Amino acid sequence: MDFQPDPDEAMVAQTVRAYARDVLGPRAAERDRTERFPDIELRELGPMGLLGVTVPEQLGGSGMSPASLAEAIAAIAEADASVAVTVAVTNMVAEVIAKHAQPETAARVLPSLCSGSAGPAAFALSEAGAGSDPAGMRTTFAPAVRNGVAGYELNGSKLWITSGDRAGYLVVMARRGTEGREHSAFLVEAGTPGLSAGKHERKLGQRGSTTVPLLLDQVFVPESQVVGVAGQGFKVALAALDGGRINVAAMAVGIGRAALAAATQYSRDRVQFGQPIATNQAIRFMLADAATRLEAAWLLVQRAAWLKASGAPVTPAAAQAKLFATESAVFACDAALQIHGGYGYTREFPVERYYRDVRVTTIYEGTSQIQKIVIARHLIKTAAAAHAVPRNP
Ligand code: COS
Repeated sequence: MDFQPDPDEAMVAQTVRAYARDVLGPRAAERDRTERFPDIELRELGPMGLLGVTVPEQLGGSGMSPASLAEAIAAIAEADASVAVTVAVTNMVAEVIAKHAQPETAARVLPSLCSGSAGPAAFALSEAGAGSDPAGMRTTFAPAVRNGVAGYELNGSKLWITSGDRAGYLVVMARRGTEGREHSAFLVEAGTPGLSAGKHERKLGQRGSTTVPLLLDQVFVPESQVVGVAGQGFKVALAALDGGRINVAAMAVGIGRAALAAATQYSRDRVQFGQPIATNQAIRFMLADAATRLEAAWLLVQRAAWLKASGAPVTPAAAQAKLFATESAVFACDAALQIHGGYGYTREFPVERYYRDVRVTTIYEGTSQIQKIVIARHLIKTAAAAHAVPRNP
């Protein structure tokens, strides 16, 4: 096994780390406090090739691997999780468009999305009554003709949409009628009549990113903006979530690493009973557990990214990476706060932000419980396809 990052990954890691250290990190606390969206930063990250990392170069992307994307997201998250989630969703949507949109539409849309000039992208799947069970969505599509152009009309509402109010482009999922399993994905451009965003959710963490409900009132989408095969959009959505889960796992590891670094430093500096608290075994065990879990999590992220790049089925590996990385990162942030004692509970130190920012990672892009369902279903399906139950002779 080769643990050496390939030249692309090494270059991405180096560039992003420098930007994260010099630009994002110093602004993170203020962004959290003022809830300022990273629009300026997106216009800088685009030209650095970080908004369409896995999109082919001829479509305006960087043509790099899912592992490079994971490196980038982890490095950004280590500095500022709000920027990381915005970048992660934009990359996920850019990849969906590159893979599944009609070629002319992809060629028209992707250069501006990847360069950052179109702003972020959004993925509109969840609804008030359709979170863990997205197939039950109630946003509908129906064939329609507007000004002689054939297409579809979308009606309904979405919830928890990251960057939904800021996105230049949104991939919106809808269902043919309110029964059955005929879903489709549509590319909707900002400013399309009938599309509007509601109030920002007031969140525990990741406050520099926006999360909004969307209303779709007779939104017309031309045929050319159907993404994937009409009626089979659910597979597009779930495959997109496979990639999204690897990205969230990478983000969680990044936040966890920041918390671990802060706690390690603090434990060396903080003196109690006449010696640094780092000399106590209780503190060392917490640091060791957090470090080990985060390392193991990163290996799962890399494995899932590698499987994705190879074109192999990635669903269970992505779910395992997401489950383990996000739970490990929550553990690491909790331990880091504990090590800081009372100071960790104040805004004087960044650990309280890591603690708040990391919490949603076990929820969005599929909760930990949903990841377990995905993993177990795969196990059971694979076992059923294999041989009979083994018995002792
Ligand atoms: N990639 C591509 N296709 C997939 C897939 C994947 N990862 N997972 C399932 N599919 C396909 C299945 O093969 C099935 O196709 P057929 O009907 O042709 O057999 C279809 O999609 C439906 O799959 P399934 O029956 O497993 O869907 P369910 O409605 O039972 O849902 C779970 C499965 C629970 C796994 C899914 O709904 C899920 O991931 N929920 C969480 C959603 C989520 O992450 N929400 C957060 C949104 S982002 S903030």
